Amino acid sequence: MKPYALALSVIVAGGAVGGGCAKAGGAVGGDANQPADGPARIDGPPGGDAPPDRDAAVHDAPGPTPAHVLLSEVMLGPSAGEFIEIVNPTSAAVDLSTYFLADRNDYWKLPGGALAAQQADFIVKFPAGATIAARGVVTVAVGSASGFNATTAIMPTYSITDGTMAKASAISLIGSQPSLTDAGEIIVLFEWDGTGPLVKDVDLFVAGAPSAVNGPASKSQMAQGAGTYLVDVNTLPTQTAPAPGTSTKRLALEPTGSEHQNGNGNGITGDDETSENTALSWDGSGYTGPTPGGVPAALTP
Ligand SMILES: [Ca+2]
Ligand SMILES: [Ca+2]
Ligand SMILES: [Ca+2]
Ligand SMILES: [Ca+2]
Repeated sequence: MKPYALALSVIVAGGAVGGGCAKAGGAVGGDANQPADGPARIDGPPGGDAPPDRDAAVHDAPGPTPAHVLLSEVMLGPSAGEFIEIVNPTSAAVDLSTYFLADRNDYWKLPGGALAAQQADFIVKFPAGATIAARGVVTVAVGSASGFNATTAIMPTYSITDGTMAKASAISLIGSQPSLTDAGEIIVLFEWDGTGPLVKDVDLFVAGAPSAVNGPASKSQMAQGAGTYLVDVNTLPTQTAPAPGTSTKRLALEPTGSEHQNGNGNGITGDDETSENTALSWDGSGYTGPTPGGVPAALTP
């Protein structure tokens, strides 16, 4: 129990997660001096508030274009504090009821209907009616909401253990002991309409330095039902694993040029989400305490 108690004290001492003071879409942590509204928008005309221009991403926009929901934070331990955070950098709310989260590399087989639960892993679906507001943030705790709150002083939006995330298929694909392995995990946010033969990647991230079984696996050009996945380059880098009580955080939108965004990928906007150089967009070292529900202003332009 002692390492766990130490991890808790680190979180509290970090002061990054004061009870109830984290503000969705607002500045947190090292961005405390930034205005809550963030910098001027970069993807619209002056005075305009047009929805993100997906074509801009396809046609090599001059800067990052926030075209889809992104993974924004992962804490691999302690167990009660494990969570995945997502952010909507766009100017429109997104319906999450066809979105899924997984920590297993065969998620793309979900439409085939042959997956079985794995003890320590999960594929879960956001519940019917779930949405993420424009420039909003949603947190999904792996453990119970009460345990997560006791660890971080913040309530998660959803809890896998509590069952507030929905089943991914007719059978549950939540293992008997779902957890994020401290050494590292592939984290996948994906979309599936429930009928087509293929899923669409929304964002992929390798947290820490996972073992092969916990890391990425290629779906490149794999046939499934009436569909075949497009080419994945599978170049997501690994990181130094964050110590329990600290989290890894996205600091920037997908940098132009660091992710293949030519419309020929398996992503929801045609990007190849297996190609983002997350060493440029995530922290990767100097990890700090968790900020569930809050993101750097750069993620909500
Ligand atoms: Ca863990
Ligand atoms: Ca992308
Ligand atoms: Ca990405
Ligand atoms: Ca956060």
